[in-house]
Amino acid sequence: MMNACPQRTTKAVENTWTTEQALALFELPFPDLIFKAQTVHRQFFPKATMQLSTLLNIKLGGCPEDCHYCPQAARYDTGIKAEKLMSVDSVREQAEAAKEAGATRFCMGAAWRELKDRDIPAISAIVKEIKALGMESCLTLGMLTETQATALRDAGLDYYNHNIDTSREFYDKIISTRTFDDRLQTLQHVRDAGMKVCCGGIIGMGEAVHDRANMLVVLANMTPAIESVPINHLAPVEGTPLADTPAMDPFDFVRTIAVARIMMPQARVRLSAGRVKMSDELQALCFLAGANSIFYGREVLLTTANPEIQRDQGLLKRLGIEMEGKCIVE
Ligand code: SAM
Ligand code: DTB
Ligand code: SF4
Repeated sequence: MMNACPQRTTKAVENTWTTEQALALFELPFPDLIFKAQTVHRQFFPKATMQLSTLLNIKLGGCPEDCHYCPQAARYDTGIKAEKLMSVDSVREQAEAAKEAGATRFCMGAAWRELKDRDIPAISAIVKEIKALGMESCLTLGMLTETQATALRDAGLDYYNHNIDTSREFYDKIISTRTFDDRLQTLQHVRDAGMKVCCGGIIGMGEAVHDRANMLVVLANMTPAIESVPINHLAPVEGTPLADTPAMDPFDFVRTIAVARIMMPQARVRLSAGRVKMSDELQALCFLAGANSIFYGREVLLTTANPEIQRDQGLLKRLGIEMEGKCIVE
């Protein structure tokens, strides 16, 4: 099929990355790593564009899982009260505002361990409204069965987000209520159903460089290659076990973005959580390293802060980075 998206080129992508190769990238001098990331980036994305996704929490709090970073886990005292699933009308209003502000993808998250079959009709109705607005749709609802993935695909869902969060080796220090393999299984169901995969992780949870490398190896070796890779900087939240995690060196965060770009040249790499605390200059470094997608258009992500629209628009304008128009083919 013809590639109708002017910012994209179709090139073969490697999926045989090893830990050693990934670590070798992390060990490069910072300028060499950024040069390499820029070189790869421009081959796949010749034009400087930013993909804009708006994120909405459609089901707040009360989650039974124990993800140590998460303010929505019921077991942690974070001051968040559980709410019911949002109505289709309220979600549509938010999506209309997002479209008006220039976002092309509407992403919705629910604080669930897994999707329940009883919620599929309501979720499908929401997806259909987003599609009717001409926006791309993305959901993150926890684990999915094969049948549920097919139901979401049938509703018209474009992307499903499900993160591996960290390396297989570090995973048990962060989550005990579901396994790394559970996550891979949901991702396989998403792929088998024919939807696009959005999958990434969190940096700054106390993991070592080899954990970052191993997380990226798992992501980069997924076949077919994943389309969307959110790299979240831990947003430490009072009351969660990771609240007092020591801050990481911001350059190591930029390095992770650069290595993700080199290993997954085809993907939109999203500078995800934690952006609000970054200076404009640090964000610009992340964009130079290869991040070309952001959460934009709302001042909250799921529960934590996100930059306001004017700040983001101003930053993109100052850097001469265009907001991405909707592509016909990805
Ligand atoms: N409950 C569903 C699940 O976990 O699959 C969907 C929502 S969950 C909040 C989506 C992702 O948000 C998590 O996998 C994690 O990567 C990210 N996230 C959650 N809390 C975060 C935090 N405090 N800082 C950075 N990323 C976070
Ligand atoms: C992803 O990788 N990051 C988003 C989205 N997928 C759902 C969530 C970030 C959440 C940050 C913490 C919060 O706002 O509660
Ligand atoms: Fe629940 Fe998702 Fe938070 Fe884990 S990350 S506690 S599954 S809402």
